[in-house]
Amino acid sequence: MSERGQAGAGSAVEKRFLAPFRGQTLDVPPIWLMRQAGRYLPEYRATRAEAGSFLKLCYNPKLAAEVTLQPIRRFGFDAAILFADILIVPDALGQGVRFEEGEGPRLDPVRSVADLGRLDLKGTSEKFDIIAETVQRLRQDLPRETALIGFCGAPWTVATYMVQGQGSADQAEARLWAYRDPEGFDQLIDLLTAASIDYLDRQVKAGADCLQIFDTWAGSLPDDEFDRWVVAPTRTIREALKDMHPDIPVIGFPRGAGATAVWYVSETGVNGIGCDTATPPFVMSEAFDEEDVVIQGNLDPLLLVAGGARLDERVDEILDLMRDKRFIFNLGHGIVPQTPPEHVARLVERVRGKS
Ligand code: 1CP
Repeated sequence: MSERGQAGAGSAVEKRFLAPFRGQTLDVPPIWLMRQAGRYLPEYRATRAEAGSFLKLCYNPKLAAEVTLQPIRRFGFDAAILFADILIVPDALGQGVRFEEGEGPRLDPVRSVADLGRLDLKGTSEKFDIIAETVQRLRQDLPRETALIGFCGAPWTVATYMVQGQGSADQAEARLWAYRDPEGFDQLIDLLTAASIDYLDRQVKAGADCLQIFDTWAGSLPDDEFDRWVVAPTRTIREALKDMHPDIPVIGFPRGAGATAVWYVSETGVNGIGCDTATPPFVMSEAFDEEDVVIQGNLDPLLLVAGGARLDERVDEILDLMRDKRFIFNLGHGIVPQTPPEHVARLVERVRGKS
């Protein structure tokens, strides 16, 4: 079934990034990196300073498009990812998100059905429109061969921040609400599911070629709760998007899902699966028929910081194991701020076989 060879000008798929989703196996896999725009790049730090704050940067389409383009100019990745954040959705719902310098996000927590009265699905358009404008600009400014990935946080992961009021190691407040009052917690998940569908629909209408659903904290739930709060809402989002935009692939990233990642793929119907650092891509690919799902991942972001011979070896190992598979090279989680940009350049060269 698979066609071999490089997709490029004159071939069926103009954007190499999309080739694996169209059933093609490439000799050199497409590459992009989670958090490829960000603090490890001096030009990002300069633009963020110009914007004044992280959220002001997200809501400034000109500058947000600029930081999206920075890693494309430097490294020529096969895909750009819209610059925004998963917490745009609670912010647009009216929860009010603040980013404290050096401390991460802060939100006034929602911990009960009564608290949900503070949130308003109808009020989201204004902020979602600003993000859609960034997508439109990118559609104009990106090289023709570069795909554009839109994204949202999965309802479960976004809920963990909304309920905790900040990042946390164990997502305890959301898990406790979900155990004590599942019907009430369902209302928050349903609200986030509806908002996410609308948000992603707008991103596709504005020009996104592909979507990724980030479920960073999928690994904090045991199987029954994983099914209810991770799988079910993701399937609802996937199905709604498929009805509206059947050709737009959706990649799921259920970080930490372990063995349930296989079940996640078959139950949600995602077209691609992001493997975290602990999930070997070849093990995931063995779990499926060749046509089922595109595998993405999974270099350790800290190996990209360390660099050196071990980085080269590991890159070669991943490439060898995933040869002849529908595969997208990425990290197992986002780039960290201390990453030397030269290591990223070296990685891209290595993947493309120039070193
Ligand atoms: O100070 C700064 O400049 C802020 C750092 C930063 C950046 C660059 C934050 C704050 N968000 C982002 C951008 C971002 N976040 C993107 C787009 C850019 C790209 O990938 O190149 C994306 C896709 C995200 C997604 C995101 N935000 C996730 C899911 C992926 C993941 O890394 O697990 C999560 C969990 C967030 C929340 C968030 N935003 C920012 C921080 C520091 C955090 C984590 C908070 C915490 O858990 O403590």
